[in-house]
Formats: sequence, structure tokens, C-alpha cells
Amino acid sequence: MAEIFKNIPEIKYEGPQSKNPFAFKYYDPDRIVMGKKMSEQLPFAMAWWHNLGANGVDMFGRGTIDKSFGASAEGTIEHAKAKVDAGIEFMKKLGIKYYCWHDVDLVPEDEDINVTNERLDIISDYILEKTAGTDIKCLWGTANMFSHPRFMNGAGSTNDVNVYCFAAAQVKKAIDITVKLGGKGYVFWGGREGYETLLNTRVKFEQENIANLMRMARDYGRSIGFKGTFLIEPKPKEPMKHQYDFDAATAIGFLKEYGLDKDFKMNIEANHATLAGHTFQHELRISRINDMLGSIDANQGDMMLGWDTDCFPSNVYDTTLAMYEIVKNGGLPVGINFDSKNRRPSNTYEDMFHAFILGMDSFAFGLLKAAEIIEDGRLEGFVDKKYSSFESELGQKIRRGETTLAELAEKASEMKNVATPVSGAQEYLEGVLNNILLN
Ligand code: XUL
Ligand code: CO
Repeated sequence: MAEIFKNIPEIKYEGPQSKNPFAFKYYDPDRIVMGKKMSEQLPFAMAWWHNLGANGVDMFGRGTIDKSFGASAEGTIEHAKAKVDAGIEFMKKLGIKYYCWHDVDLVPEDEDINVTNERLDIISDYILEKTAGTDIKCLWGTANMFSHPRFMNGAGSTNDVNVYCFAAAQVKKAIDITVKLGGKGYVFWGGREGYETLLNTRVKFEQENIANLMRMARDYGRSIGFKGTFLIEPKPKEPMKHQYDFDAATAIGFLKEYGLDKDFKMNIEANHATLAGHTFQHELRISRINDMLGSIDANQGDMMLGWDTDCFPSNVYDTTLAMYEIVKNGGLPVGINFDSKNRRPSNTYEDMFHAFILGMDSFAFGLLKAAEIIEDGRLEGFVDKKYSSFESELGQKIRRGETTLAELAEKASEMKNVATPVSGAQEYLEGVLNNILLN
């Protein structure tokens, strides 16, 4: 197989002083951080769609980078195989062990679903053949139920029972392929599971149908031996005006309502969090405290823009706070998928590598700083002290849920008044965080 990314070497760790554009400055895979290798703490994955598919096309213009990878025509099995070859070479050069995909990223979709499914069989055989003897594996798979016009009114939430059958068929095949490739997770991103206007929408009906689709997916997956994690990826809007999996709190409530919370967890994407008006850390925290943090889609939004820009993560303040939540979660059951794409004018193969070096270094730096925050102890020590009044006998009784309003009202009446609680000291804490980040 001919080398595709010629002139680009294997990317190695050289340390923060290195000026080599093709070296990691912080990601040192074998370095032990908090008792585990960095490569284990950071199970990075490549997104097939952005890295091997997206060619820079946008609403205003054509593609800017050629991603045929030597195939004579795009949209052919030959091209699908060239993408596999390119993807494997790319992952090997960066030391990335996982990849994520939608069914239609792997192969071109035919008008006949049976033909598409045969293509998926062929390409998954090819991936297995080409990854044999390497440590490259599937992180998660998913079905694209938002691009084809049949899904214009949704997939699980469609008004059309025949379209619902197609959604079920795609999910079934995508689970088959995920299991065949040894995937750790199966993702539902509700791209068109929402509405444009309530004037034409039965919300409860649509949500029940989505839940039923997820229940069937769970039952089918478990019946064919899938032991991994099902995931919901919340996003509040785009492409729909309102999407049902608005944020982690909403999606967790939905899973509990329909009895799916034992099999499903969250796949939290940074840019989706900001679209919901939350920080990335907020979404990770809400997932973590509910034992629902499964995986992340690593990227970042542009705060000047109100849409999903899927930039590669560069903001180390955010990656530090994200890694803090992940470390506190005891790691991620699934992994860290770069659902990120190069900017349209970054149109060379070199740019593809620079983007991943940036993202991997940003998360490695975040991991190192998260470990420092924990070892330093000032932030956590402050929080312990902030809530310490609840260590009293009364506080413990309240925590156990053993008090009544009348009893507490009686205490308040005896006390007559109460002073303001201890300071929240936000500026001090932000200074501590900066001190850790900048030293
Ligand atoms: C879209 C998005 C998707 C999912 C998988 O915003 O994030 O690519 O990650 O369908
Ligand atoms: Co995503």
C-alpha cells in the first residue's frame, strides 16, 4: 500500500521546548499520570466523517482539500477503501488507537438499503483485515439518520411509519458493524429528533417513539453480544430549531423516564454544551454526578459564532476543567473522539496533522493540570470548608433526610436571625486555577 501522507513522519513526544511542528509538546503516551499511562487516560479517537470525509465544502463554496486519497472516483468502494488506508496510516502516525464513524461515512449510500448493507459488510471486512496486528480499534459507531431527505421530519421522531422502519434498519446494521469491529460504544445523536414548529408536532408521541427505537436497539445489541455502552449525545439545536436531547440533564431525565438509564450514558460534546448555554465542564459535571458520563466528543465552539463550528480544542482552560471531571469520574468508559474539523482554509495534509497535534496536546496539558489541581488541594479544600457547616449534628440530620419543616422552623425561631454564609471567594479560586495553569 502506497504511503498517502508522504513527508509526514511519525509524531513523537519532544516536550514543551520543542519547536518541531510535527512533535507533541505535552502528549507523552507512556508518561504515568495519577498511576496510569497518559495513553490510557486519554483514549483518543479519529472521527471518520471530519478527517477522512469533510473536504472543506460549506454553504458558500466548494471543497478546498482533496480527500480522494488516490482513488480514481469518489463515492465508490475503491474510494471507501482508500479512506480506510488513509485513516490507518494517519492513526498510526499519531499513535491514535480508536476511530468513530457513521454508516454513510464508511461507504456511499445506495438507493437500495440492501446494497448499502452489502457495502458495509465489504468495508468492515477490509477494516478488520487492515487493522489486524495493530492496536487500532473502533471506539463507537452510529447511523446517520439526519442527512437523507427521508429523515426530514426526524428518524425516531418521524411522522412516517415506513421511515421509522428505515431508521430501525439502519440502527440494526450499524450495531452489527459496531459489534463486528469490536466497538466500545454505540451513539445516538438526535440530529433531526426535534421540531421546527409546535403547530405541526406531537411532542409526547415523538418522544415515545424515540424511546422505543432506543429500547429496540438496546435489546438487539444485547441479543447479539454487545457489552459496550449505548450513548446519547445531547445537542439543543442545529439542524432543528429545538432538539429533544437538549442537554445532559434533559437527556438523563428522558432515559430515566423510559427505563433506559442502565444501558445508556452521555456522550458530551463541548460545542453542543456551549450551544445549550452551558460550559463543557457543566455538562460533564451533570453527567458525572448522575453516573452517566460515558464518552466525549472533543472540540470547541467559537464564542463569536452561534453555531456548531467543531474547531479543534485549543483552550487549555477548558480542557483542564474537562479533564478534572474525567479524572474525578475515574476515566471514561468509552473515550475521547475528536469530533473536530480543520478550518476551510487549512487545506493541506500537514494541517490535518497539526489539528490533531493541537487537540491531543491540549488534552494532555489538561490532564497534567487536572492532576496538579487535585494534588495541590487548594480548590477542593476550599469547597470542603465551604460546606463544612453541614458536618454538624443538625447538618447530618438534614443530609439524611430526617428533618421536618416544622423542626427547622423551630430552630430558626430560636436563633432569631442568621449571619451571611462564608464567602464564595470566586476571584481567589480563579487566581489559584491560573496559578496552577501558568506555573
Ligand atoms: C453533530 C455531531 C455528530 C455526532 C454523531 O453535531 O456531533 O457528528 O457526533 O452523529
Ligand atoms: Co459529535
